[in-house]
Amino acid sequence: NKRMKGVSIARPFYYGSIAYPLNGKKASDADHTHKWTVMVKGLNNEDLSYYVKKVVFKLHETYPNPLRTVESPPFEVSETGWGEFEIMIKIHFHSSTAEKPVMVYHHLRLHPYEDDINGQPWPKDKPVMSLLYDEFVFNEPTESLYQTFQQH
Ligand code: SLL
Repeated sequence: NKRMKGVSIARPFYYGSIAYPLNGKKASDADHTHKWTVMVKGLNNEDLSYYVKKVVFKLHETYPNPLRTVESPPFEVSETGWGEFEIMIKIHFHSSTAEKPVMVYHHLRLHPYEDDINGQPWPKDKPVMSLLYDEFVFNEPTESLYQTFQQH
């Protein structure tokens, strides 16, 4: 599995959360105010699974089994809760890529930055999204990783 000197490959992805207020709708726990999903996704719905092996999401300790491992797409976790916190996201690549895992942090956002939009109160049923664009950069990829990207 030789490495390709002088070659660099970038692949776009995005990660983050989308949260919906429950507005009194029943949750598993009466304290919970929001339903949310934290995710890692390819741009334009590109499939990541041909080079991403699994994604581990580390939730706040108030959650049961806070370490959530997702081994196939969609690489996401959905939960309900009441509070915002930092989620550690560790992205593992297939062993054939010989790439180390990539770690990113996401602040789960349940509440909008502003209470209003142009003077109108923020709609109570509107989801709050916090998504960030990023890129994986593979420097001197293995030949096998390079071939994989040629085919996709
Ligand atoms: C805060 N520092 O105080 C943060 C902690 C934790 C959020 C937020 C628990 C859900 C459950 C939940 O929503 N934790 O009951 O499992 O705002």
